[in-house]
Amino acid sequence: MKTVVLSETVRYGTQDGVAVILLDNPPVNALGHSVRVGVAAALDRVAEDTGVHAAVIAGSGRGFCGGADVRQFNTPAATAGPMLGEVIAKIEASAKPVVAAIHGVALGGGLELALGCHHRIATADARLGLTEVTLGLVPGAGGTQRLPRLVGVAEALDLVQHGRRVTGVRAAGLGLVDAVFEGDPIAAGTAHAAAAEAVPAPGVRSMAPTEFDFSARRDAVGAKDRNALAQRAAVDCLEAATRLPLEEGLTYERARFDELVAGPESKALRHVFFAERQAAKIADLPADTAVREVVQAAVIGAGTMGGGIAMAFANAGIPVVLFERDQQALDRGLARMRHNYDITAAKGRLTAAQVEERMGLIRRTLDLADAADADLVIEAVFEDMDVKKDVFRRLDAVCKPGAILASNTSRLSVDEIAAVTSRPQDVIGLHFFSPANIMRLLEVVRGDATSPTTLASCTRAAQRIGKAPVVVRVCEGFVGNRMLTPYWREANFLLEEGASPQQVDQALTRFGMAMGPHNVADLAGLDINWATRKRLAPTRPAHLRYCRVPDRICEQGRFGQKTGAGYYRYEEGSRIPHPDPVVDEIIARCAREAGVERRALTDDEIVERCILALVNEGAQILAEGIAQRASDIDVVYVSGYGFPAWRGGPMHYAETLGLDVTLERIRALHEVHGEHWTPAPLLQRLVAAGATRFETC
Ligand code: 3H9
Repeated sequence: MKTVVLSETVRYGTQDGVAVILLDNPPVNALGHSVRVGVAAALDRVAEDTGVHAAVIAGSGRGFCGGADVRQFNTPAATAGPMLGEVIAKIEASAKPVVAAIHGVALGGGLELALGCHHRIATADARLGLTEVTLGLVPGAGGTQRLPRLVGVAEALDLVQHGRRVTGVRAAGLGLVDAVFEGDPIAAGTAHAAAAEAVPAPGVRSMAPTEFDFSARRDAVGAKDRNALAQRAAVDCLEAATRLPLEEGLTYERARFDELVAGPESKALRHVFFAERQAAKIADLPADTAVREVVQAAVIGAGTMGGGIAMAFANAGIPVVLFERDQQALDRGLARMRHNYDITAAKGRLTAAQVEERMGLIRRTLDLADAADADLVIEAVFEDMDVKKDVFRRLDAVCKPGAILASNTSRLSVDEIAAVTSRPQDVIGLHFFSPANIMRLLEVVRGDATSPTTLASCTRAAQRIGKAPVVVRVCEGFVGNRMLTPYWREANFLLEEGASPQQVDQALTRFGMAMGPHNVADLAGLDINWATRKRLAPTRPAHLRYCRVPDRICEQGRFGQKTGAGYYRYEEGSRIPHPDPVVDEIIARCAREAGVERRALTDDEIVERCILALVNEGAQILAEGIAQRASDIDVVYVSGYGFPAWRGGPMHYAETLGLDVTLERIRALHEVHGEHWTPAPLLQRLVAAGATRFETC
């Protein structure tokens, strides 16, 4: 079929009396301005062309359409006519039937475009959904009004409120598409259009949605959901669909979309969306870097972390050898993994057969030589440099040439570990977060000698197992844990100055953190940080303020939930934290010894101290090149440390406060609290240069 170009991103052709409107805007055929212009022009042609009886809209490349061009939001291009709603109205008004032939994805505005068509067909594995809520939005081109008319309110609500995607097969079951096709979308679309001509569809516009009680859905929106605002607006829009005529419903929906797209929550969620995609890219990798596929993995250590890592590989269908030193530890590890899979199966998320299949991919061994064939070996043993070095020496001796040797260290120097092997270019850090089979963040720690191939292969493997990889360089604690040090420092100083653990935790959870710092410490185990503090004690500047509260808590054998006590007290078998007078006494004594006068603290001060401590350290990390970009730091904090996604991560949050305001506040804290608060030189430079974003550095 010969096509003509109607705009930069839309092509038009005809085939057997059917017009083909081809979206051609790689990578996802997003509905940017030129696409809307092109589709509108194509529809005019369809109307005028007497040789054409019907039309097909299809996407070139990997999919039909990934929705509105999110990069254009909040720019003039987003509101330049024709708007998507107008294009869809034009399709609906077409006297000649229009078929959407969907392969790959039809998401957000892409599905809305299809909903305007008279007919829809999809490949069995296509993914369809109104995913706007994941970006803190509601559909803005009729999705919330047309979908309930087509598939019923309850199903539409499930899809819109949670941004769920369904396959082409499921969409056919719901009546969202007329039929499932195989093969070329243009050929299938053309054939369907020819048939459609004979059997005109009623059109979604003419259908009426049914009554529905929305109260339970509204109540179910959790205050801490990352997109609570958008979810509530989605319920409102669906309700409007049941109460208002279509045109009024469309106006209502668009107003809610406009309100959300201009708000800080959606901007933050969109920032996180692009930041995650950016984080996987490594700025200085040569374009021709070879990538090694991971066909076989191995994990050394079947503890909680090692087991979780092995499960992450098995979940992606990658066979993994799991090594332990003794049978008992191996059995314990396997029992834990099976227990975790059984819980998932009990929730209906895995079948019994899938559990067996995944467990079957994990080959257990007591012989390290069984790791010899692995393409990627991940060490997850005790966090001790000598122990790790010993494991790497032994791996170096048994692993095949070219195998990637990774350490799951959370703070130790990958360079020092690499130096004990004969192949430092193949050594890397892969810092998983617990539970490793669930948490998305993976810090990919690049040592001085790590080769581009090792790095690129690990980011590829990380994506295959569903992780959000962020490349970082070596320093104490890398990005995430290094930033926790000043965050926890302030959280503890605040105790001495007059706050209780519960006030600090509540202030920060109200800010949006998934958990407060003391709750996290109790969950993670206080002994781990205690060991780190003891290790680093010789290098700690003696003149700087140091809070002894956590050390004193540990000295009493209180290591958090696992010992029934930490910053809080726990009843046997319960994870509910109870305030403990013993801790209050420790805090009061430490304050007296340090000469700190206790006073009433506001929640605002608590939040400012803890969050700006993160920001200042983040700026320092950026300046040192430990993180490639400010947005990478945001990905680390949002996907690994419970920072609220709707605030975009600590660095984005500082940008929303204003870098100048952020610096001013840090300077004020410096004035009162001294050297710990020395403003990061990078922040000072940026503000002096009038910059409003970190990325300009
Ligand atoms: C909307 O539609 C609003 C409407 O209701 C109303 C308007 C009035 N725009 O994820 P990938 C980029 S809101 C711009 O790595 P995959 C992405 O940044 C939208 N760019 O690939 C990346 O760029 P780069 C509702 C987009 O195959 C590249 O494409 N839509 C968009 O793993 C590849 O992306 C959604 O919520 C976009 N819409 O996954 C869907 N989408 O190469 C959001 C992607 O420079 N998108 N890019 O890093 C997705 O879920 C996935 O990207 C998708 C492809 C499944 C489409």
